[in-house]
Amino acid sequence: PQRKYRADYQPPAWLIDDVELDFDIGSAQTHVRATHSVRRNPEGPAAEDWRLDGRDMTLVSVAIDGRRLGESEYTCGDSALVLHGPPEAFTLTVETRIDPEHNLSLEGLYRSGDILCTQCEATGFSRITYFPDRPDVMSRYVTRITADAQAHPVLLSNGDCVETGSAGAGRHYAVFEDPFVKPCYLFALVAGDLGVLRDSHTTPSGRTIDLRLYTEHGNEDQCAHAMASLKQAMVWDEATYGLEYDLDSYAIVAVGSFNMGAMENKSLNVFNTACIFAAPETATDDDFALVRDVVAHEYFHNYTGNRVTCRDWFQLSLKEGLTVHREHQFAIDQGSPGVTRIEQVRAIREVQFPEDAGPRAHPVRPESYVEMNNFYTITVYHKGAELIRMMEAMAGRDAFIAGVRHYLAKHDGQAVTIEDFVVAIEESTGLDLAQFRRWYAQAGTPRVGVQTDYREGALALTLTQSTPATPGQPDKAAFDIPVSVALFDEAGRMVREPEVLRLDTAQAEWCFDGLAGEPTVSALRGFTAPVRLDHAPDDAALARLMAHDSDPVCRWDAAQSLFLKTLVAGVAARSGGEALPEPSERLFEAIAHLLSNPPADRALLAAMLTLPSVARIGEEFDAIDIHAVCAARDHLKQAIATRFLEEFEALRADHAALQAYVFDVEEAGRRRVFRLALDYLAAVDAPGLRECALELSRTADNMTDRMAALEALRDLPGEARDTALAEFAERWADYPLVMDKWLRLQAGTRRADSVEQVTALLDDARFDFTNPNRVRALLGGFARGNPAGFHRADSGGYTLIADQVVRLDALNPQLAAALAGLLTPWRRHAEPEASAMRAALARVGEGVHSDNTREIVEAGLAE
Ligand code: HT7
Ligand code: ZN
Repeated sequence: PQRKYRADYQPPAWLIDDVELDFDIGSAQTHVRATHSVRRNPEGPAAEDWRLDGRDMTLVSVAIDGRRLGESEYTCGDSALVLHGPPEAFTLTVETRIDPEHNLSLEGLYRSGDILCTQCEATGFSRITYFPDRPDVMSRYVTRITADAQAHPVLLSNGDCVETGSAGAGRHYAVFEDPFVKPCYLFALVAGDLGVLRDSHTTPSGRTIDLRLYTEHGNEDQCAHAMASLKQAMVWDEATYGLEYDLDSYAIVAVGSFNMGAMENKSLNVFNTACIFAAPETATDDDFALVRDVVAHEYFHNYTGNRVTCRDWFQLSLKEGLTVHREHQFAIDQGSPGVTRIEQVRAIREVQFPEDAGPRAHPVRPESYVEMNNFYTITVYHKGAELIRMMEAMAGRDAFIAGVRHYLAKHDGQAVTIEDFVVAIEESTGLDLAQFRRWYAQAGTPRVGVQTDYREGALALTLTQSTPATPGQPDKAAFDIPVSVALFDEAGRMVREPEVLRLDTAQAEWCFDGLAGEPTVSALRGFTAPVRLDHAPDDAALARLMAHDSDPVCRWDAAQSLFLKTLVAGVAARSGGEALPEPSERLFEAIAHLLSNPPADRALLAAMLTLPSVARIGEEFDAIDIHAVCAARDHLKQAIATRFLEEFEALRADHAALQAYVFDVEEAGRRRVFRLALDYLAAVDAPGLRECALELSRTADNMTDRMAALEALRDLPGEARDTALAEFAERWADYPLVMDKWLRLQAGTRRADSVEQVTALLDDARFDFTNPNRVRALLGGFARGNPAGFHRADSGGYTLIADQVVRLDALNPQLAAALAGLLTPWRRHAEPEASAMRAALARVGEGVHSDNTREIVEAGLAE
């Protein structure tokens, strides 16, 4: 496998201005005739030969200006077609045959159920025809599709449909023209027998956009929320960024077999059904929020990604970091801003920080890769979004938005770099981002230390920074880190308004004087930078912040810190073979105060009372003793449940009186508190809980409450659990996405035989190894959601995952590589888990062949 380096970038030698694609879809194979107007790139290298990427297809013919080429004029290999000495400008015609029926990689043209669809990002287009499969070749596309009229009554591609008709012998055709230049990764084609939900949106300038959402027949009633979300996103982008949609129609197609969440193909998004379907009976509040945010994200790409795209794949964060940031702004504007931000922070801390501290740490703009699909990471997406958020904070919202508009206007129709974006923001806002650019180049999470020295009304606040070495980057230069700080007095009153301190050296000091007494420091308010904060207020100060801080993130974080103190002590005791310590009275008092003075936002109450996850607790240790972490967490949960049994009973009863389901901030917050109460009650197997949960699993009018009931029952002994799971499976047998919840519930079970349960489910008729959603639910649900089972002492959990990665690698390398990644953080664990996990990773290495999985394994095993 060839490693590609960012530093080796060269512009394309030839450009393609116009692409005409003619798809003749047969019952087995598909014939593709591609006609391109090609010209030499005046800014490209003076190459003699021209290499077009292509794999897994049969070349039928190749012609230049209508003349079929002889064998000496080209070479066709496993991954490319090379034209020897083509002219300076010419028309190229390439005919290929492809086999969507047997394409289980889910890249290029493939079949999902009865729908034929494409996935071209990052390099799937070269499974359709020979083409320079790189985003800096931008062309106008005309696409003609011919197919059987009965099997595929709906034919779709990018742009406007300009012609349809009969093709004889029961076949029909449609022609599409996309007036905007685009890279080939945004090409899409869909053919199938689809139901459609239609709507329209009128833009501020008075244009009416035709909106269509296609799914397999019978699912139309699951699509109303996605359609409403699309309209919300359009209105938000118009009002916030002044961006109006630029074509007359916008279509989304939902398919059941999809490697990721969704794809932003120009005017024809293709979505995983999991990111479209949402009805109260079948989807939880979290699913509703996910659908809303993914629909918005893909819509926002129309400008940030499609109109202005990436020059090369090293620049992926140019479109993804910026679009995730826009999605985050949108989500925050939909209500419950505090808890929405807390969820964003949790993703960074619990998933991105570990990635940035492990063998696969890479800068937001990576320097090299073997397989691009391995770089659709939380670092590129979410850390990338945090970098954009920092720029917004430095510029102020209005100036930042003006900066993005300047960037879009300056580079419309171009394929550009992260550097081009940063320059555009500097030009528009006047910011100096010279040092800030290091965030894109250096991997690793900076540690920011906070020290205070209070004397006679003055507080000296010292901030320090250091960043640990990451693979290939032993030494780090100082980052430019915005740290928002406010001060509170003993009574919890704010005595210094929030101020953003810029830490751009290894150490700096600020002085706050005129204080009446020693203040409590509230730092990194709103999580102004993706850093670890070494700040250790005492318990009294944490309780004060928990009760009074006006920033929900800091309030929540103070609660987390208080919990973490007990948990860290518990892990240490357990690892040392001692009894688990009881929580302090101070902790109970803080919880009591919170329960009797709850925040107006119920979801914030639930977030503050939720214990840090196993992943978050693990972050406190150099070598994680995972079983001690689980034991300490269980113990603390039981101690809190025992102390506040009555209060949790009351919260449960309070919810029982609710009316019909509505997805809004208020009601979702109430359901979240209810779920939390059930979780605590289940921790002590509270009297009557099993009966109540079983009853609720039968009668709830919505999936959120039903799942809360099943999660509460899942780890309890007795018949109620098995009865509830069996009834659930029977009732929802025809809803694959609901059956994913059933798989995930069992994969996460805390029973000693969870490995055997998951193994048995692999052969269950309700599981399908070729479908990524099923695989993610069962195997991902196990490896991520069941730490006790995954890390089981006999290594059964590791072996199970390793064997399934090897099996999956032959079908769907992209998914296999993602699953293999779960074995790579072995160095973070204590013995004997570390060695056993490493051995499982080595076992994967011996059995897999794809570049995707090999790259992950090699990084994971590198010294
Ligand atoms: N731009 C997309 C990323 C993507 C993808 C989506 C589906 C299947 C395979 C894929 N490879 C890359 C999704 C997004 O970030 O919006
Ligand atoms: Zn995206």
